[in-house]
Amino acid sequence: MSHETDSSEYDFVVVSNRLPVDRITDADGTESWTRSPGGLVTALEPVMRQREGAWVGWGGQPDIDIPPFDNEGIRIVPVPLSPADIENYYEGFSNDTLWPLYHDVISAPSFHRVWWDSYVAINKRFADAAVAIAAHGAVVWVQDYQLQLVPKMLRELRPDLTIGFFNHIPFPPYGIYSQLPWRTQIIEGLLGADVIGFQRVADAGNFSRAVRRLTNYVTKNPLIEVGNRKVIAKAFPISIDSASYEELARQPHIQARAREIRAGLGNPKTVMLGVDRLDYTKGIGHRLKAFGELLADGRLSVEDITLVQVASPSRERVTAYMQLRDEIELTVGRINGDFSTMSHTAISYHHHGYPRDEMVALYLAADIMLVTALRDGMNLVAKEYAAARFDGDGILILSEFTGAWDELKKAMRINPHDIDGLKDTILEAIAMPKSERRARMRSLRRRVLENDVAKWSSSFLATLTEATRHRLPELEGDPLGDLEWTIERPAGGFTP
Ligand code: GDG
Repeated sequence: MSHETDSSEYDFVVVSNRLPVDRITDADGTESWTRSPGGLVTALEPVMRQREGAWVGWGGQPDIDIPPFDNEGIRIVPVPLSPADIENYYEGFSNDTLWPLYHDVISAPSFHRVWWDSYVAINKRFADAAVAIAAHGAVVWVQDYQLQLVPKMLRELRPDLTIGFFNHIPFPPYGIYSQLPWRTQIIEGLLGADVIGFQRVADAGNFSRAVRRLTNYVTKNPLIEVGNRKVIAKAFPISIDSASYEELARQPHIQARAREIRAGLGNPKTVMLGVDRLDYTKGIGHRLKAFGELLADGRLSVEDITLVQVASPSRERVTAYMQLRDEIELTVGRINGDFSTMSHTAISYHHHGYPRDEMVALYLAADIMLVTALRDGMNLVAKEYAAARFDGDGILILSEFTGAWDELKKAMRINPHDIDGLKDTILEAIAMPKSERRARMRSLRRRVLENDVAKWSSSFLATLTEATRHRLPELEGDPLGDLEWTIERPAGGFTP
């Protein structure tokens, strides 16, 4: 392959399981691609435009086998997955082995050798797709747990590349991680990167301990010596495009919608909100239990409070998720059956995805945001709530088992397993004086607005650039010599 830079070679390549675009088929059968909104795309878009940027990933439907194309300034490189690949690599190994294992085995992980074989094969397919378009000396940034073998594969295929990896979910303690039959292969896979990013300091620590237990590499936090290379493993807590949430919340029609939502609920004194993918890591059952008991104990009345729960559909073909949906919906039905009146519903439950405008209106409508995750890499919902509350009001109840808790210390901390503690915290939140609510929210907002997703990506990429300078003599010339990661904030009239 030629390393001359031409239109098919890209300096900056992102590799993630899902592409940042969705395929839409119109009624007349015409197909098009639309950008799926998300913090990662928003953060990386300016870099993509500044450099020659490409994004390698799956299109979200089986057997999409089409050549790369350009979409709004980003080169899109689809990786095809057959129905069997989806079943084994994605729903199987990624979502039914790694996901439960990395989330403290809240649900039991399944270990199947055919799933592992598929995971290896598909990781290779992603790595091949990336090297086919990466220019000499390009920066390749691999995202998340579905692709942990890709860094090593890239390094073997193309030692000229600078390779970053970011893990969006927790990295578990060794006692749990060690259950994985392929634990050493995954560690070696990740160590192919120059920089490995985690959400929390604790995740980076768990990873380093796993490296020490499973290999002979020397670790000197944050460095790991892999032969003559030095790998950096450290925390880069992800964030959101904070200003855009505030901008949306400031729009009069969204504020009007927030009032309409409250009115539709019968204008209760208190609206509590939960927003989650319907996932067993999110502790939805725990929050329903606490709320149901408060109503049963008579400490709360359905006339005064409504819990709005958005549970967006997720991984619906994985058995554990089907069971979870049944359990949650049974509980919601019971609580509503026991406590709702003709005019007031205890739980307003929604198994839908909503547009972002509606989510922001919900954040504005909610007096209390409940985040009760049993384990969560970060939890962006907690940050979105704070960013949206430009009015300086609203209370965040936040599980200490989220990455977000490490930063948002002025939230009300809960241990979701402690149902009595959770119940007391809900009552304390309802009774909290306005001055305290506002003081806490001010602190949360400062944190979220200062540390947005642009800062996250620029700090990761700056570390990657720095890491690469150590090994520049190996590279021909100085391909990164003029590399500066400046990430613009999206335009808009936002003033913090
Ligand atoms: C993983 C890690 C980490 C949800 N329902 C709707 C909707 N959402 C949006 C939220 C938020 C995002 O989806 C969910 O992000 P979370 O961080 O809360 O959770 P995961 O999906 O599990 O994400 C997590 C994250 O990766 C990033 O690294 O924080 O720990 O598990 O943005 O608003 N958005 C819309 N409609 C919905 O119905 N529009």
